[in-house]
Amino acid sequence: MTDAAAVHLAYADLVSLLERIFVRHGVSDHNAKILAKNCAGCERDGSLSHGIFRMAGYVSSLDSGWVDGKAVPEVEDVGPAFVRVDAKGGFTQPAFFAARPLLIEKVKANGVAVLAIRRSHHFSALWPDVEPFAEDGFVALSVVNSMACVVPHGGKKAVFGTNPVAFASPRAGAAPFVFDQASSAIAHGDVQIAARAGHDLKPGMGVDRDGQPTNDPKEILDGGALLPFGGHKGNSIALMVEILSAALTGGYFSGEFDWSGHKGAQTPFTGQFFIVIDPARGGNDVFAERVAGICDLVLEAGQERLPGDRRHVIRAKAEKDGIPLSAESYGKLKALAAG
Ligand code: NDP
Ligand code: PYC
Repeated sequence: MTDAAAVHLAYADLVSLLERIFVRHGVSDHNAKILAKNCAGCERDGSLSHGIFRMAGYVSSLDSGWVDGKAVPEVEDVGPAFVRVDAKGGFTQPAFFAARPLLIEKVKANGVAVLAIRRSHHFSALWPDVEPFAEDGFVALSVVNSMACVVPHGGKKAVFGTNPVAFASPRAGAAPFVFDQASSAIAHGDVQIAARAGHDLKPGMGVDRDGQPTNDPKEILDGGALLPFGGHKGNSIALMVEILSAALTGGYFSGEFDWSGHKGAQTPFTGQFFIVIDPARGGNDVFAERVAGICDLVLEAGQERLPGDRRHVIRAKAEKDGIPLSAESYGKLKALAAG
């Protein structure tokens, strides 16, 4: 944050400003609280591709009528270890919170349970969905598909979304081990940020509208596409995410939904999948210590930091000094809350 006119907001104040924006643009009070905490948490942790930068996109999707901000999800108990939710065209996070208590009950009863969310819009980072499970002592993995903007390895047409995978595990004596990564070479949000800032991307991230490699984020956004990370390996992960998030849940594949009738729509209408495990069932009562042990080995071997460490450093600073916003960003948020 280099802007001299920056403001620093307490997390609670940013939540309440974002909540006002969501409500102003047609989200129910209940859903607005959930979405505002999620988005403010991303900003607080330095997940800037999914923090307040996304608010204009949320508003644009809501105003276009593409997403139902007042949707009331329907939770279905479909097996001893299987929960389904129909998000009814609303955002994923309220559907997730509606199903979470039943999911946890099943994990405790069976040692493992899955949650399949369909007909849902996910427009955020994934770590906020999994990290709290690890804080409560569970291991969690989640995947979500998005909108077709990733060309399969060696392919010519965008089929996959940027399809992230997030994993969280308790770790003794430290914050949970959490990673959260797109299966594309770069998240779409970061391409948008680079385009706005006028920065080129590193080579190997995308192609232009003719399928030729480009480092220009504007060419990627203007008819081009992204590539999976790691060639055929990232490609298979992106495909797995489509299978779990859409085929298994009953949601749409990333290239399947039609938002052309909703000018301004930005939120992908897909599905999300979770596996949550009670590690105590593994019979290892020092599970969290073992996780800490392997993490320590990785650091001792020379990895500069673990995933999640950056967020925790930024979070601690934001909790002390407030969440830094440029005067321009703060002004835009106040304008969205007003109109
Ligand atoms: P990054 O490549 O920035 O980071 C991916 C993971 O690697 C993070 O856990 C990060 O931890 C970790 N990491 C980064 N650098 C290092 C390092 N040097 N050493 C160790 N660990 C490191 O994220 P992506 O660009 O892949 O994704 C960004 C966000 O976009 C994610 O939150 C994702 O959920 C979101 N997204 C959401 C989509 C949706 O449909 N809703 C679609 C695609 C992406 P840390 O956070 O601590 O830096
Ligand atoms: O950053 O790739 C992304 C993304 C897609 C949907 C929400 N975020």
